[in-house]
Amino acid sequence: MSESSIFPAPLSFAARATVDSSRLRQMKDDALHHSEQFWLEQAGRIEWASFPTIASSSSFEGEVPINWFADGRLNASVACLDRHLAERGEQVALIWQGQDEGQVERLTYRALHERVCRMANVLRGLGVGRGDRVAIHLPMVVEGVVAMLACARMGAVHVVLFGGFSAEGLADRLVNSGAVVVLTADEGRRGGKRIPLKPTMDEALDRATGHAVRHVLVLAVTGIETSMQAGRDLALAPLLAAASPECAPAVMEAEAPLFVLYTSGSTGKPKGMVHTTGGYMVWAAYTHALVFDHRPGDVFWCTADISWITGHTYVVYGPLANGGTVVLFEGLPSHPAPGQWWQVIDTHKVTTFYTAPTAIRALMREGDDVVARHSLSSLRLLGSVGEPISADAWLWFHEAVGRGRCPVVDTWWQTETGGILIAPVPAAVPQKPGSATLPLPGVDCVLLDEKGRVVAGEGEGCLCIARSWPGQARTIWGDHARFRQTYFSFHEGYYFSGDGARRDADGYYWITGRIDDVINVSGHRIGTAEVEDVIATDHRFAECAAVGVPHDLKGQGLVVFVVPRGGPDGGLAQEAAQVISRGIGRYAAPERVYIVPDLPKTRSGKIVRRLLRKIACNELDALGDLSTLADATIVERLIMDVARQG
Ligand code: 6R9
Repeated sequence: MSESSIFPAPLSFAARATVDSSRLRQMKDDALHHSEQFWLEQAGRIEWASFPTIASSSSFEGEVPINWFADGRLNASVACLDRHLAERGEQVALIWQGQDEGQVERLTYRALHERVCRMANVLRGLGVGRGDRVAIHLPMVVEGVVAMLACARMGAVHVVLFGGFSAEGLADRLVNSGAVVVLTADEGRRGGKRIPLKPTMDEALDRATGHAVRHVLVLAVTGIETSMQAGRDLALAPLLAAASPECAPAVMEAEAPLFVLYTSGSTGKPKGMVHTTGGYMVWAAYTHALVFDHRPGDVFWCTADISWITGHTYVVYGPLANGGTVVLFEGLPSHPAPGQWWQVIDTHKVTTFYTAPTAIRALMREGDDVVARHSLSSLRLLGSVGEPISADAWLWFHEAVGRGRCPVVDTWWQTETGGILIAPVPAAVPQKPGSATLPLPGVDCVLLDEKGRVVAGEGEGCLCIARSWPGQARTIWGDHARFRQTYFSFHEGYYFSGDGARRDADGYYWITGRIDDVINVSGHRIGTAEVEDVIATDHRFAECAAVGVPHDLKGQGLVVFVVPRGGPDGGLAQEAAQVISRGIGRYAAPERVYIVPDLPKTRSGKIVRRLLRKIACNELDALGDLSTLADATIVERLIMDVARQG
């Protein structure tokens, strides 16, 4: 794909869009030159109990104080629900589509409000107070969304935990967050499979020394019998039924934490990113309105799991703050048969469909005839998030799914950024397949070279942000020093994203991928250090190195080189893979594990991962300079071992 292929919004789309190019230019100008006023105006997108009078006094230097709308007070559940009751109480807020065709639940704003109030009262009844952490470990069911909003309603901080985490992964996060109550389910459904949730949580709590969990609320999803620990575990349904459907919201400071969400970085332990209430809500509403050109009547389907930041911001907070209708789908793209997602789009008349390149690639493989069998005439806008989307996947999405009629917004952002930072405002910014295009108004992107010098004009560098924006994470839970070190020490005064990017002559950004030791497997962030740490805790293994290699479907795959302590032994590769799945989760299971006698190291003892990556990819002609290795003979042995183990 040449960079000159440009896709302006189709006229039919542009004619009705809310933000055109002159409006966008004005917004950019205001955000730059009248930023206080601009952001206070944007704050008006959501409902406040007391409207802020100051936008921000943040700094990326020193202690990195970040605050937005600091004298404002609000409740996020009120901004998502109560505020709509008068005008659109009977409008559908949430369409839940279960895995089986007949399983559909439509909740109006009024009904969702009631469910949230009941859940909030259940939590209050268990003594959960403002600022307490509540862990949510649920599949894609209505209660997941309800639980998030219920925490928000009573001022508790939700910590949504992915259903794919292993017991150990859960245990670390429960201890780190200090959660006092856990909401889980008996099982989750994933196609024909059942994912045991409660048993994994039980094991996690057994392992989690020093956890603060007093109660585990159990939702019956499949209805299978689960063991309940007397005094600690409670069935959720009877408590909800008995709870009052009214619950006064807690009025929160704008800077009160709304949630903690864990993500992986380049060092071992996952980081609990802390998002606060006012700035995050404004960012969710602002970006959802702008990038998805939200308008009344839209049916918005973001396929992300709610345990991902994308699920937080674009399944729950953004679309609900804007009074939209969201689809929550429990199932997989191709279960029971290929075309399942297209069916969901037709059934529920989805207008806006937001998914990940890994899914797009898998759907593309099913062949064009599968998608061609569906009408998809309700669609007007498509979006992509989570990893770079290749030009061919972008074009397929645009042609086969969007039928050339729907703009495609490639959205770049991170758990840390709270919401989208770089994406086309669809009617105003012509798209180039493979580019996330331009920063949104108020987002000050900068490319820095490895010495920290600003790259001007066309060029490549580390993607950094020079000024605070309302949606950014404020700190790492319990570790502000790590927050400063990770994001603000690359170059003083800049937020460092960990991604590399190129800027073309039109100022468009092309994300090239992580430049730190984080790999992206099907949109899941996995730290290579995280993988290496779990292996290191097993006495059978002396050392290991994890690298990411290109993978057709997953974007990247994990390849691990392991040095056994007691010399090579059959079966060890498989055991190392199991150690990783147990320690992190099945989603981190490596593509390949190589048992090797030693790892390539520099004279100062640093593992040369670049070389391992090349060997794993069989790029043996381009191994580069081996002179820095402490022992260059290791390379030949490694190549032979890898070839032998296949
Ligand atoms: C929202 C989300 C963040 C990392 C990010 C980058 C990659 C996300 C992308 C993209 C290229 C895009 N990423 N969107 N790369 N183009 N449109 O994904 O959050 O799970 O924290 O991952 O994902 O590498 O740094 P998170």
